[in-house]
Amino acid sequence: PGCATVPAATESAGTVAQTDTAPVEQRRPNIIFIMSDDHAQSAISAYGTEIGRLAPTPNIDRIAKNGALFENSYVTNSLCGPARATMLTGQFSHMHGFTQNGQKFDNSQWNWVRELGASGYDTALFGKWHLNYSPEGAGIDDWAVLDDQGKYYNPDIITPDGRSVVEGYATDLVTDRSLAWLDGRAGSDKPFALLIHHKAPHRNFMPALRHVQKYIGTEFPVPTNYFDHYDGRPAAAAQEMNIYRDMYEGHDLKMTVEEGSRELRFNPWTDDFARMTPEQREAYFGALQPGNDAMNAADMSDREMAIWKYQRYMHEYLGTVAAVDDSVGRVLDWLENSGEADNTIVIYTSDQGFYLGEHGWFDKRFMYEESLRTPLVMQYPGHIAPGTRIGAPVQNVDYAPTFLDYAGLPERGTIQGRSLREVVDGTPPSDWRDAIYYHYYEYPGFHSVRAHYGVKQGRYKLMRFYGDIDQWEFYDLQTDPNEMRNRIDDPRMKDEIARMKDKLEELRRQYRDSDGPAVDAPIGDEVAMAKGRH
Ligand code: SGN
Ligand code: CA
Repeated sequence: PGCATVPAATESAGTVAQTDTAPVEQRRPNIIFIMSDDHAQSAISAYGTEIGRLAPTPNIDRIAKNGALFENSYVTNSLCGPARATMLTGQFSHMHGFTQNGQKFDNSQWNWVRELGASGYDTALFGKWHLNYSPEGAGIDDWAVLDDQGKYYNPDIITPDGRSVVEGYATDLVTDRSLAWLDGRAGSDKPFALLIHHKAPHRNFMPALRHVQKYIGTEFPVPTNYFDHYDGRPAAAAQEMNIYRDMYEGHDLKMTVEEGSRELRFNPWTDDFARMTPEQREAYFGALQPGNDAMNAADMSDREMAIWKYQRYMHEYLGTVAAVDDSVGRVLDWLENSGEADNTIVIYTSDQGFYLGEHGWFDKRFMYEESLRTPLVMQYPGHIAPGTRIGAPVQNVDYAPTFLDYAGLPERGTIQGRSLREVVDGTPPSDWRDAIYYHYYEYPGFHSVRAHYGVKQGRYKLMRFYGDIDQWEFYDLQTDPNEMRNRIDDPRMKDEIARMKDKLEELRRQYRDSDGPAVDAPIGDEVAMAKGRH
């Protein structure tokens, strides 16, 4: 163990040659890729008091202390399925074709895990997959996945042998399987790539029993724009992801119908609670009952109720994060105890960011900061200096080429991202990107967020919402970090807007995205807009 050497060259992978006695510097690192679902940067303390303002995550922070934290880490399309396909292929949504949830990922496409496997890595995946079929055919050696979105309690788990209900808490079950897999390969001298994909903190935000009480009684700061009126932002006004209006009071917030009752308010997906054992239900809802009774007894104004809901949301969401953080701690402990830590790259990220009350919202999808950003920390002892902070803009298209690079495999022309290796080494290439491109598609769909594309460069962001509306938005993040003031019609911004439109056009050309209206198609010009579609 610990000596993951470069294996004999294989035709399929075109790897570098090696011998069993390869010197240490030629050993290929193990990779542990930990990804949660819907984890906002604001719920990671390593992101500092300004961004990571909400709750401590000591174990995720350990990765940042041991290695690097990316201050400007972004997704390409803030939605689960598309983001996962992007991480696997290193491509934007329009290239790998998985633009919206519910589509089926074309597994015959190249992905980095299969490539590493072909070059001699042992590969495994545990947790949420969500690409609309089992990972069979994706070229991953060992796997066990949560069915679809996954359930927090007693989830259905699908393995090559079939499906079964497994008693326990999803985050812990996924961690147990991951560690058992690592234990099971003790003695192997092959390198490994292990993907640990948590369901948490995705809706419906159910903490482990040991954490249900954790934040009850804590009052979290209500975002200053919680009662946003969306002036000048019609797409933002039209969404259905408002905490106080759109969250399901039973399903998400676990609110009961009256004082003394355990009966939940409206809950469209009863299965989440019905599948719990009576003991789990008792412990879980028993912990929430005093808060529910007090809420029902109080005569709250709409505004007070909106704030109550925000607090309940935080208690539940951050409670689920606590178990994810425990899981990261167990993985890091395993690495340290097994002696593998020095030869292993560990990454923690999420499939996208999330709103924790900013603009009044939960969910993601918009190109506004909270869901455009995604957490990214990475350690590789001896290779990445402890406490490194990376300011360069990076995107989830960069993960696949990074893994290829560290595994000593050749670059691939189909990949649209770039390896992060020189960036974390402190010598970023001089032509590193200075702007990022984004494109969201899923409309009509859950939460009614209009399709849009956009560019962020330095302090400015330009986006265009299209479809049944056609609306440009422009923000100066330096003076308006919460994106409350759309300055698209501000004459003082005319030159900046023109420059950003050029940049947007340039990026669409560079990444070969012709989906949606062409940048220069005027509002309402259906012909020009159609030209831009394919
Ligand atoms: C579910 C959620 C939505 C969420 C989507 C996509 N509803 O449909 O709120 O936006 O997943 O999330 S739920 O109550 O059924 O969970 S994603 O992370 O998979 O993209
Ligand atoms: Ca997600």
